Amino acid sequence: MLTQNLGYPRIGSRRELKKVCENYWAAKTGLKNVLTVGKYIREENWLLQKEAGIDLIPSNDFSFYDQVLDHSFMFGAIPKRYHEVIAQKGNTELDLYFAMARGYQKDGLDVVAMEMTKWFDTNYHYIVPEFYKDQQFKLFSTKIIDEFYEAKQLGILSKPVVIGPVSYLLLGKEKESGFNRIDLVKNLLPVYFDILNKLKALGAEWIQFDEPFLALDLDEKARQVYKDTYQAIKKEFPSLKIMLATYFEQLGDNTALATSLPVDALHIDLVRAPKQLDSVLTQLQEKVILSLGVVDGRNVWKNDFDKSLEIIKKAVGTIGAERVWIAPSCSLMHSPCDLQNETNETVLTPEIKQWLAFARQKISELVTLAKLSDAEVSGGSLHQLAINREANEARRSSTLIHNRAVKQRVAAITENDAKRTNVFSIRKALQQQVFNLPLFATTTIGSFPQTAEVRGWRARLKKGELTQTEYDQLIAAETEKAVKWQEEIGLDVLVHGEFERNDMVEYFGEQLAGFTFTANGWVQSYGSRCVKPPIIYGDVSRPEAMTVKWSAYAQFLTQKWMKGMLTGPVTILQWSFVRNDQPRSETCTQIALAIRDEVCDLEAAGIKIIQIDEPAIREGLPLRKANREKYLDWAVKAFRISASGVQDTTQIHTHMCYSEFNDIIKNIADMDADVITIETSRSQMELLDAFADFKYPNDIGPGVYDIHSPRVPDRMEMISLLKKAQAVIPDAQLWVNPDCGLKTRGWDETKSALIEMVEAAKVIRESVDSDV
Ligand code: THG
Ligand code: ZN
Repeated sequence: MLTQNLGYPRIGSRRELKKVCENYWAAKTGLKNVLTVGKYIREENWLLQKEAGIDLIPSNDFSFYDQVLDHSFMFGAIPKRYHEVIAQKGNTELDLYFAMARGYQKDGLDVVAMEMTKWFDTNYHYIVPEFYKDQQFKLFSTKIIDEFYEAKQLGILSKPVVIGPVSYLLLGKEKESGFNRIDLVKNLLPVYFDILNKLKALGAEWIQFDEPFLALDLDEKARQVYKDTYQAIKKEFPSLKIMLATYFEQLGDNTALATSLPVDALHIDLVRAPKQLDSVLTQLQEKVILSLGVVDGRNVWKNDFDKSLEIIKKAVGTIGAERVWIAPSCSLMHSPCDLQNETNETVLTPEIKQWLAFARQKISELVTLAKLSDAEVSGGSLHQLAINREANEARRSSTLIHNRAVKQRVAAITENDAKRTNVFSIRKALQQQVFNLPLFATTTIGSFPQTAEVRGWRARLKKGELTQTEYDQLIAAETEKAVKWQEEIGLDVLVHGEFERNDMVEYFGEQLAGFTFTANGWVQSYGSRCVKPPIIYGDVSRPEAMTVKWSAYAQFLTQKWMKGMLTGPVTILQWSFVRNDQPRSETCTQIALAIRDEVCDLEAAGIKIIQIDEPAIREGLPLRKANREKYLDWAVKAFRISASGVQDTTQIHTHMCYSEFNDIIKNIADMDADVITIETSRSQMELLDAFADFKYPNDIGPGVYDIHSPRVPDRMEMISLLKKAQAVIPDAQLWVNPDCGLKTRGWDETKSALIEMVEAAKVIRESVDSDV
């Protein structure tokens, strides 16, 4: 039985890629060094997989920024606005590539970056291909060929990974009207042929075609294109072996389609969708190999060998061992690199560590599973199975996991716990008496610039160079400056600035029971940016108040209203590694109760406006439409549980960003936050289209400027966006705010932009006053 891998993390086990790229962008290192580090990471990954005994090792899974952007680059799908970048003196191909990823401002040239969006339901973001009518493609970058050759030089006949033509087109966006991007397949296929010819000439045997869309809802047209495309490839390359990879969902109603395509191997995700095994086994064509995705590529738990072996046994029993491969469920790029780098036992205890497997450990699990499966047939040694059983049993029976009080509290939740006392219209009147805010009240989303200085204090505290008291004094002073400045410029609802926080999810996780952390468990979020997701291993509870100290201090500094800042239960769930021994909804409800306690404590401490951020609620949406209602029910309820412990006179805000929310706007209304601030400005308020036929009932602050860019907008731009909002939302419901937190911005831009924003609100207020 063979093993294959679908992709390995490419950031480097010590984030070498991040460091070298950021140095290159800051002009602190040169091209040669960037290329050397890239090569070093690829070699390290390949050799590690080879030494572990993986049979089919992927190539072209490396990327300097993003694998979808790599494909746009490979196909020459380079929007016109970047052509001048390569024309500029001294610029290389890599500079052009980074310009597409990050935008380019130099020597009088000012080009915006390509759009970025979430990769299915993960926390990874890809660069969205831009498509135009009659677009032509040509082989522009030979990266895939170069890397195949590079692996071959190391003695590894790798399996190059490409995103299949249908999925590549579906991942993109039409940038003009009058065509369907999927029809571009006829222009695109010749470039695939070109690449396949070159790979074949170099001796490639297997090619991995990633087609994740085969596991999603497809229309008839897309199905037909799938058939035509793979038949055309087969016709052109009758002897090249194709491994078709699907992941993140079940093939479901596409099973007949997927199993009819003329390919040599089919990969299915049996972690996300174990039930699909039977129907795929039944429908699989004779001779086609089935790759079983049994090792979870996007979570951190040690594999349960007994469970996996049962799946393998079933497949082997039906189609024979020579037609079965063992694989991770999806690319391992969503896993941290190596558990061996977790040596600090106060961060990750040995007890919990033995329950985990990161990318490197998962590679070994694949090989062990293959051996165990073969051994079972031949009656060989099962020592490694015993060790695995022991670790999993230790986890199941650990006292660290179960907290009876938490389980009882969840079981006792009633409908009323998920409801405010009165409906919004009554709450709004009561709140207005308390807060007396003007029309078009101004606020910000919560965070202020996390300067290198502020991050430096945290680093020095960790190293013991600052005492907790010294650190707290610095944070207090920074908070006071931010509060005073907000008062000065006339914002209505203030924030404390969140200078004491690292990542919003890490900060809460560190204070909640049932969570643990890693020192080096980085996972790529986009480009050089990484996150270190907390690991939820047990029942969640809140041992003590988490944010009250800093919020109360900030409120004490001002006569204005200070907004408390929390991350919501769905986002904490979505951005953590979650337990796999109970439903996500159960874990989410536990987190909701912990946040509810925090909300009540803030209220008791005199914080009367409390924001519970839920930026990740949309990305948790199941990929298949049929599963969405159920998710939205429990996710919305979890938010409501977290928000409903307070008096009607306490104002609950929420904030959302990073997604388009139009398709779930009704569910967002069901969350019943008194105020939502929501990202809209990047898309020129496209969100507002949703309000044409749906009257959003509560108050809403559509972001009036894009904080993701260092550009400072002037008041006229913000006024014009506000006027767009006024056309579909009544004045009495509108708030004025930027579209996200300001932690990634510098103080200069932040100050100029917010001053303009406050002025814009004044102008709009005056225009309304003069109308009456
Ligand atoms: N937190 C988490 N997930 C997220 C976001 C977040 N997903 C969506 C979005 N925000 C992704 N955006 C970013 C933006 C910046 C960084 C990471 C994700 C970032 N990371 C630091 C880095 O790579 O240098 C590391 C941060 C740290 O030191 O902790 O800058 O906000 N969970
Ligand atoms: Zn945001």
